[in-house]
Amino acid sequence: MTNYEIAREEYARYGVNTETILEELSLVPIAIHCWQGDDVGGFERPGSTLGGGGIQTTGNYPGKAKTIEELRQDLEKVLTMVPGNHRLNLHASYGEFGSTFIDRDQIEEKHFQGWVDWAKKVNLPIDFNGTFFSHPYADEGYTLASKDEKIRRFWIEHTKRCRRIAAWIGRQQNSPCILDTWIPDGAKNLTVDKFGYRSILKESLDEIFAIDYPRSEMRDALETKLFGIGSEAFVVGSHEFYMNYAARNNKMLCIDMGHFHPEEDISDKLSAILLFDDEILLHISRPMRWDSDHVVLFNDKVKMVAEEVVRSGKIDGVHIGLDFFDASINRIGAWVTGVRAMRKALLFAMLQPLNLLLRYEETDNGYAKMAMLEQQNILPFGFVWDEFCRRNNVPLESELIGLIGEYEKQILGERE
Ligand code: RNT
Ligand code: ZN
Repeated sequence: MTNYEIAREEYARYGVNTETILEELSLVPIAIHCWQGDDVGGFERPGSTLGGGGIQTTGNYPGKAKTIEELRQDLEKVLTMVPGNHRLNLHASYGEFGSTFIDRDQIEEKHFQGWVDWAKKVNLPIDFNGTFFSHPYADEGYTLASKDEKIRRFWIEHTKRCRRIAAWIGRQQNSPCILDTWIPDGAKNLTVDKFGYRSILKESLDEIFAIDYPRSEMRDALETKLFGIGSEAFVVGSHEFYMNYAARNNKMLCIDMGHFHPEEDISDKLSAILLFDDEILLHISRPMRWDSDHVVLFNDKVKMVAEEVVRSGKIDGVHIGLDFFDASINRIGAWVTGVRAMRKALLFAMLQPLNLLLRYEETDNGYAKMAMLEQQNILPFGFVWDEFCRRNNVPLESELIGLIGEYEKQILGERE
């Protein structure tokens, strides 16, 4: 018997069919974010770097992608090492703008044609994001909620264009493009006119969403946040703000695992949101003490999120995106680890003996439920994961360090 066959029998004892799960698992798309490859720099100008917005990359590990071609090359490498279906999460600042500078209120469909063509080739439907940071008009801390009408109009125009581009992408790929809107707006110090700023944001959003796009082309998500660097005291687009806005305007919420109090249980929010909304966008991340965007790992928090997604029975409405950026280690390795960790968490959740657990819970057998959850933790999960990798023609866990090291030596090493 192979290791996998042993595992299959073991899980079958609990009524879990690993064969169907392996098939279902590969169909769940995980959106790979473009911004791990170049430290959220983008390609608006040669040498663009992340600036402001309360997010930050630290580290300067060699080998960073400095051109779109390098970024695509790295992503293609990543795709050979991650099992299952994926999407590409693209930021507006990653367009192909040529040699002339195109400001954010000027972006057009044509700047993303190259991405659409490439994505088709590598079989990655695209999701999209407006870029509201790394720009002089974001430096004062407010974009869509700005009291400076010129600044506010600039960002409204950017968002409108992003929606149009997202719809165009959706049409090209026959799959709705999810557009996430995250703005950094907020203040470091106590803010008197919170009501005013939030009213302005609402007004901006109302204007932006006045244009309707078919759901088959694009869908809007709004990303909530509690705090950022430089916005410790006040964030305009808070969780409550967007919860209400999304509910009343039929928009999707984006829940980022780094955007809450570090003690808050993000997984607990999902059943409450999914009860009222059919869809949600997740930004899977690993905050360490703050919204630090560390590489996602197969840890308890990610497992708990995946469990809630699976247990809700609404996995089709859950759009899973990754959001981390670590510049201190091999970036391709970071990507591969994070994407695989999310997939592992989904597999782990799908392998739970849900019927048994439910029965224990409903017959008030608290001990048995707890003991079953403990047992589940030591079932031969790794053998099933390895089988999943094999069936999807990607390397096993034990091969990764060698392969990433080789790529570093042959490709990344040549870049500096
Ligand atoms: C920032 C948000 C946002 C960004 C990306 C780059 O706190 O999480 O999603 O990380 O847009
Ligand atoms: Zn995010």
